[in-house]
Amino acid sequence: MELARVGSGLDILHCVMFPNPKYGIPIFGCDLVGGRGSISAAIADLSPVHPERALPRSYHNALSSLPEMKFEQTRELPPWGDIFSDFCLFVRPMGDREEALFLQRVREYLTLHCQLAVATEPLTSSLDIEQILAGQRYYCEKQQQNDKTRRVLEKSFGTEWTERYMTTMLFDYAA
Ligand code: BLA
Repeated sequence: MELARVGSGLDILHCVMFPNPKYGIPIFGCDLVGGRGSISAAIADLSPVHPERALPRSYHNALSSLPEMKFEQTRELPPWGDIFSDFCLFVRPMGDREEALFLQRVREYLTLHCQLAVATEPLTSSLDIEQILAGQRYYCEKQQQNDKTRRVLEKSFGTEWTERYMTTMLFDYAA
């Protein structure tokens, strides 16, 4: 989790939780990009890591039964965004009410995640664990293709530093 303040006009809250790969459970991720009083991008997801890129049934069922939320401005995912689930929320929240609504959904995702994760049995086959690791690696590789993150970091820190930061800090994976 990190809070980045770039100059005076850009504030970013970045959070990713990579589960122990002995558990076939999704990656929680959230990115909030804002500045000068408004948030341009608010994204939250529980992203699948299984080979078929599907969420575990328990997660799918729980997320499906959350009430639908309407936002004025939903945003389109970029081409690398095939890592996200059908429940990915990506919006430009308009005003306090929508910001609160977004936070409520994040709270719901995290509450469900905690409840379902503790009820999940660990994997025992090394092949299964290897597949989950591959799924986490794929997630990182795709996130590393986010040119918007890359450009912001490069402006302050240069290309080399940014490459190292994105691959060994933000979205690192065990080789
Ligand atoms: C978008 N991320 C962005 C944008 C910026 C950053 C400037 C563009 C905002 C906009 O279009 O309004 C910048 N994000 C950063 C920086 C960091 C950061 C500098 O995290 C450094 C710490 N990104 C994530 C995670 C997710 C994510 C965990 O780090 C999702 C779970 C998603 N950010 C994400 C997506 C976009 C974005 C999908 C939109 C990209 C696009 O529209 O091309």
